[in-house]
Amino acid sequence: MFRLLINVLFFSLIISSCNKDNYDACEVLDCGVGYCADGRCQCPKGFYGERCIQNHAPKAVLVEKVEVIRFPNKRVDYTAWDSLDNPDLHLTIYQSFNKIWISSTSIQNADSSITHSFNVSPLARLDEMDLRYTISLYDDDGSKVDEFMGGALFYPYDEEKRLVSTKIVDNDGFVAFKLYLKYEF
Ligand SMILES: [Ca+2]
Ligand SMILES: [Ca+2]
Repeated sequence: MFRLLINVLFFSLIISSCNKDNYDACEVLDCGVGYCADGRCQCPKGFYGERCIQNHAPKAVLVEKVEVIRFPNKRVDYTAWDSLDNPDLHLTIYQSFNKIWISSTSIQNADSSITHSFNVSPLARLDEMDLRYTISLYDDDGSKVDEFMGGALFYPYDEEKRLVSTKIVDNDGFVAFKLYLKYEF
């Protein structure tokens, strides 16, 4: 009797696994940045592999937004950036001495206790993957020469060779930034 019961259990297991013929492989396949169709991952441009985990190196990295996440509220000698009020933030991205992007506006009388954000339009295009870029922050003093507040260096394509959508640029200096990125292949 016991053996019969085992046999019944065994065959019912086989039958239930045969029923998996119309099971959808997409239900258990994690395609990450892609999507699943007919049991296989379809990867967006720039990505490849069974689960779209690997990526190609981009032709260019595009910056669509920069957030200033840290800046000094005083000069190094502890005097105020402006005699009557706070500094007026202005940004430039350089590759060596070439200006790749300059912010078209300044953020007036910025409070250093909060994050300030610059939309980059048209997008800044960084196309030298092996070179370092610099983001520099200035206090816009109108007709006078802008005061340099600090800068940070970064490689546009992540050291881990991944296509991150945001990147923190922080060299432990006076300033730090968060970049919002897109990629061109
Ligand atoms: Ca000033
Ligand atoms: Ca000011």
